[in-house]
Amino acid sequence: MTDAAEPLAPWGDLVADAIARVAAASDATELRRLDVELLGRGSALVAARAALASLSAPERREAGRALNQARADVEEALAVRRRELEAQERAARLEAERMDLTEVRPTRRRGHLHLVTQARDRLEDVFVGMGYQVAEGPEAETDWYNFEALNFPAGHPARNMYDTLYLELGPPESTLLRTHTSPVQIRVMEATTPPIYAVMPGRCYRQDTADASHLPNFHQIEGLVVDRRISFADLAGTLDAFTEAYFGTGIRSRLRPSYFPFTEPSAEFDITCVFCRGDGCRSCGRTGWLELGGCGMVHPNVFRAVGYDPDVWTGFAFGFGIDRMIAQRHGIDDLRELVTNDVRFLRQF
Ligand code: 2NL
Repeated sequence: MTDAAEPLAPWGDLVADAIARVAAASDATELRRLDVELLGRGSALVAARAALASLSAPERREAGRALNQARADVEEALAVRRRELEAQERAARLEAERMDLTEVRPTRRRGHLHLVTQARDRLEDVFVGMGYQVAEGPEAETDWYNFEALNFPAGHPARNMYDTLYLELGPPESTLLRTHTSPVQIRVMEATTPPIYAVMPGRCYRQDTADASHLPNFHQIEGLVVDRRISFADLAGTLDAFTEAYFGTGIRSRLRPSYFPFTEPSAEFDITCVFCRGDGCRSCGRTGWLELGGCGMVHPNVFRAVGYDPDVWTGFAFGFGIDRMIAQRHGIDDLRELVTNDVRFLRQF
């Protein structure tokens, strides 16, 4: 060792001392000051680097390596402490800025479920009380589930009654937004063997301009029963029991002949007018009855589409529009109120 190597000698102590001071730094400002003092232009490390010039080549290589290591150790200590201090500062800031979102302000009005959700829940409850299951399915459907399996062959004129919204997915008119909840019934039949007692509530879509009595996005609940020896009398009795359970005593139901491709025979389903209780008023067009939905005995072709033997299985199905039912029940004269979401309207229910 030559004299010139002397400034390099007490490295161990110097580095250990530097690391200890860094670890003890109490804030970012002190850390920045230490960074300059330990690694900056006036530091012992920089002075030692200048002193390397006076060493022989092999000594310079060795001392240079030691110097690099010392510098790396101090830099590492600074980085570790910087991260620690940042974490501490962030934790302190989060604690200081914390808000208690559980606070209850008793003077404020509390929110509640939307009218449509309340109605849907109540309808489900009535059917669950009658032993039915509740089933859901996709809103984007294939032509097969929405039409074909329901006995609407391609080109069938009844398809035009549904102003179908098609999706640009797959071949033209192969994917669509479901126009009714019936595709869920097809899916349930495909996935299970009878007996089936189920209701399918959900959103449906049609290409309609919203007005007082139409919504392009509306809600339906459909019911499906499949079992042995189910008759039209079972359908009529079930709908009458439902009517009384949902609308209250004194409200009865009646069926009128109708047509749907997926049921035969088919019927429209009316209930006693809930406003005049049958006497005749403006709401029911003086008939004493309100139209609620449709129903019928499941068409044999629908059973064939899902692989059920129509000589073994019988069943009925029905469907109501939830939004229209709400409008009738609450005397709402414009269905658009249900989607405008004006809280002054919604908070009444
Ligand atoms: C209405 C009429 C109805 C059905 C829906 C149905 C489903 C299957 C098989 C047979 Cl998978 N039928 N559903 C049957 C008759 C009427 O809805 O006016 N809804 C608002």
